[in-house]
Amino acid sequence: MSRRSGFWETWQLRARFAAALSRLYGAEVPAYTTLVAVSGDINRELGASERVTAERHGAIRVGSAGELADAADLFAAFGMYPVGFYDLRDAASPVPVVSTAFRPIDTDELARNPFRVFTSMLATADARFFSPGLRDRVVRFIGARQLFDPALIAEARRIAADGGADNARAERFVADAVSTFALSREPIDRGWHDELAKVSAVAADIAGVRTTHINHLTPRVLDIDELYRRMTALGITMIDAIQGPPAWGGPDVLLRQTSFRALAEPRRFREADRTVSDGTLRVRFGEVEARGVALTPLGRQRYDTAMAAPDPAAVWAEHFPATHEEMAATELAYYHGGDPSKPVVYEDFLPASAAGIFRSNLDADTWPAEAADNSEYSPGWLAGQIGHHIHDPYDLYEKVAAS
Ligand code: OOG
Ligand code: NI
Repeated sequence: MSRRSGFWETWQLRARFAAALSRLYGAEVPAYTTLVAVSGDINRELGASERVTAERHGAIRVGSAGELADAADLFAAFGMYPVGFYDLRDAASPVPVVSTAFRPIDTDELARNPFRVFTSMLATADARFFSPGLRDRVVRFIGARQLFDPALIAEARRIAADGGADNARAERFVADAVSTFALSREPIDRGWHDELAKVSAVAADIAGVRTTHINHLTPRVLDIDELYRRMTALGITMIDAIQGPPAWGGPDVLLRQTSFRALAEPRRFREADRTVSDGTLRVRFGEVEARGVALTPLGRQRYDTAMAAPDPAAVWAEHFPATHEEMAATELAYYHGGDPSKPVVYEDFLPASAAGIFRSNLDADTWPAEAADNSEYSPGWLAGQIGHHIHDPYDLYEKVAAS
């Protein structure tokens, strides 16, 4: 269906939003531009499609369910809906957040532009991380700030209802949405930030400042092992390992990711005597990923078992067949129309990798206290708080495979 030419449909808004965020982040974090260039070279050499080379995911972090509700309304205007629930508090290296990913959910929309944003909410109700006193002060601090301009959210709701917007409005909307995620120059209260950093660097990044920002943007590359070698040869220090399944000769499954260490970025601080000084913070980094076929619940069980082995690479072939034909025949993965030459791409994230990505970029690990977790975070709780259905990834893969 074609509309009049001055009208931007949802997917066009999403493509412009992703491209504009990429320009912003490239200007803020130059090493990201190198990562995109090297990924682009490899993709070209391997004959990747336009979709793969344009593909990105972003990550942002918010402090409360109210802020997450605003993010959900904003992303809905770009045709991005919450999918999946990730609880990173019980990862091997715990992080005090629960997360969802906003992304397109239909085959056509994914094909047009698959931009996704991994969005984490600080788990202030979890007594293992936040004492009652600290929790109250964090909740008050977050309640007093405004991450998202109410006029922007109101416009997002109208655009979502209309399925797009006319040229001039659309351009203003994308620009305003993007500027919400720029790194702020506003001075950071040193004492408050340091106090939160003792709980977790992630808590300080989220609740130690009055704004949000893109934490990273991630291009997709067809050969992540080659990317790792080339970045290392360029003198960029990558984290020790590629997260997710090992490299092997058979079908790539789910998601493999790696990142370079967070870089020291100039930030301003307000000291106890109210003077403002220059300093740095290491929170933002560059990540890259390779995406494989989406696994069925059965395939995912195999994956979890293989990954629990001391050396997953050594046992991989005991858990996964070497061809897409066998994967399809044994119903371990999803294929369009059941055709093994048409794997359904995994569009989501992996909690263990996400926690590893968070952790690799923290200067120090912090561990939760021995208190009981009395919080009620769950997919149902989150959906109620933000007023949007949280899609089950498996339902979506079933539908995409059938279409
Ligand atoms: C999110 C970390 C998780 C991924 O790709 O798994 C993530 C964050 O650092 O805010 O982005
Ligand atoms: Ni990421």
